[in-house]
Amino acid sequence: MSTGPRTDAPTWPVAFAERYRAAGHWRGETFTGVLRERAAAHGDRVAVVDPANGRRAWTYAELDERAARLAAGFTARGICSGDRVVVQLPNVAEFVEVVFALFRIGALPVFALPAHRETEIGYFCSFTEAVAYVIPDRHAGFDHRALATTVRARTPSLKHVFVVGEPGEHTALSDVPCSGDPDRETDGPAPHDLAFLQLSGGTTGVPKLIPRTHDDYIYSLRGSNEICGVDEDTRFLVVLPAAHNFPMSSPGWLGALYAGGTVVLCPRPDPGSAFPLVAQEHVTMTGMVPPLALLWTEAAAGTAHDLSSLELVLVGGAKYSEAAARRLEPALGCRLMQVFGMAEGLVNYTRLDDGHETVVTTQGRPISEDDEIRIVDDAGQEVAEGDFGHLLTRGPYTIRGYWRAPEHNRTAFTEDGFYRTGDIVRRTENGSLVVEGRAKDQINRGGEKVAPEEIENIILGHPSVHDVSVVGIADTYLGERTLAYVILRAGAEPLAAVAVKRLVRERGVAAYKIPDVVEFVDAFPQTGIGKVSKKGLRSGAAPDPGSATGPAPAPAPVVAPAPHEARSDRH
Ligand code: AMP
Ligand code: DBH
Repeated sequence: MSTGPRTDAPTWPVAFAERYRAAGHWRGETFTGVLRERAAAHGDRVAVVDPANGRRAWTYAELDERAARLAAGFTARGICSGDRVVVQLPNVAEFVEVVFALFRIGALPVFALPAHRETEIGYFCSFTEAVAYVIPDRHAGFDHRALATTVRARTPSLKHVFVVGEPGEHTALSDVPCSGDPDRETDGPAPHDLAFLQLSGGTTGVPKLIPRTHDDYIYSLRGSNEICGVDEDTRFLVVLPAAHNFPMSSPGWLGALYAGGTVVLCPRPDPGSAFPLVAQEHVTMTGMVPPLALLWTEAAAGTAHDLSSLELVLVGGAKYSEAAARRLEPALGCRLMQVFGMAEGLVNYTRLDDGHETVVTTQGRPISEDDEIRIVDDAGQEVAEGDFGHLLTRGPYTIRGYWRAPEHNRTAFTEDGFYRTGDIVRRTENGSLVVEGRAKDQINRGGEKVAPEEIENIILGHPSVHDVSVVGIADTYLGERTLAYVILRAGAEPLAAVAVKRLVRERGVAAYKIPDVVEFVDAFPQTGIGKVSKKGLRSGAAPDPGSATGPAPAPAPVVAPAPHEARSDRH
């Protein structure tokens, strides 16, 4: 049995919780209640469409019924309130079913990405003491069952592996549901209870887990829906992995379900897969990262598919260049909204009634009038209006601490509860935020976040390696890609760049973390006090060879060195 959420994760002080309730932000809803209400109000409306393997469409009544039966099956197998369950599913209907079943019994989904491999999954399972792991049989050419076997063998808490598809030695998810509603036996989660653990892109050797409650997350959905105009007629296409916070909640598939709309799951994000679905399913809204928005913009000109149902495309997760932003609306024939969000909470949107210049040049403003924003210098003092600085935030859907991470929380949050986003922003005259760069030691590879320390630790494990520094360099398409500078030990066998990449791949991490470029150097650039300077490494990086998409955005400026950069003793 788990320790309670109160000890696992810092929560809002009582005075703040009361304020957020009094303001009507937290309305005492839970995901289970929301689905049940929607099923009662309009049970025959389609909730989820899964176009792969023969089109499946579940109504709200069916989804609610399926979630109830699966929850009963999970309960019968001993999964209880507070238990953690690592969910690693691609964009398939079962994803939605599993998540609502876990919500129903108060077990916490831990949202792994389909790209995660042995290192990440092993960590999530052991760190959260997960009791179950839910996988597809194969996805994108990878057999998840073999990975599950390995992880299960070394994770004592892990009692169940549930497989969508052919189970192999594990349990087929389709064998789990049974009749009987577990809600009759338990009270179900309360609105202030944790609903799930999201992942942070992170800056450290291991990803941090983000504890979100029903109340706070549902508030962010309601706010997002209002801003984006999501209602029962919305047909939302999930093109990014459904487990990611952006397609889940901004406004995402959970926002669409909250509004009584329809969620269409897209198995692959490329225009060749997505455009036919937009046409067939009359998709009205979707969200994507900037590199994908570029692809869609370019492909739209020559497509035979009818994209005229599209009303709004949200772009975020990484900085969207102004030049690319200007091209989206004419190419796709719909509105653009920029979104700058984070799984820790705060989400900013440009607004439908913003002027065009604001939409193409800013990353919007917060959802809530109770989102508190501070823009401060390195010493923590507020900067002059319009100047750039570190973005700190606190509010009704921004966490007060990571899950089981008291040490890290001491530096990631201020004493008065503001989250240090690590982003460098400025505020324009009309109150919109512009992301200018970041101070955190993280690479944003087209929206996929890479913590250099995690990759450095793997490369440092090679006997020929004396030291390594992984940095982001400008890339026209991705915004940034990863470069590993490697210093070999004196007299060590020479090492090929491909061997370094292979080392990272064989460690079993998500493919997007494998360095794009490896360079061997004799020394890193030094700062005045003799520490490794990532800023120096970035500015010394070779320029991107370029492509047809216009000038590359500058690499993110490092305003303040992250603590990690102060290491000088790794030998
Ligand atoms: P995570 O904390 O892993 O959810 O990642 C959130 C981070 O992604 C933010 O703190 C930003 O660094 C980055 N990000 C998200 N949206 C944008 C955007 N529209 N422009 C620039 N950076 C973004
Ligand atoms: O990058 C993100 O994490 C992100 C981007 C846009 C996010 O979590 C969100 C919107 O909700």
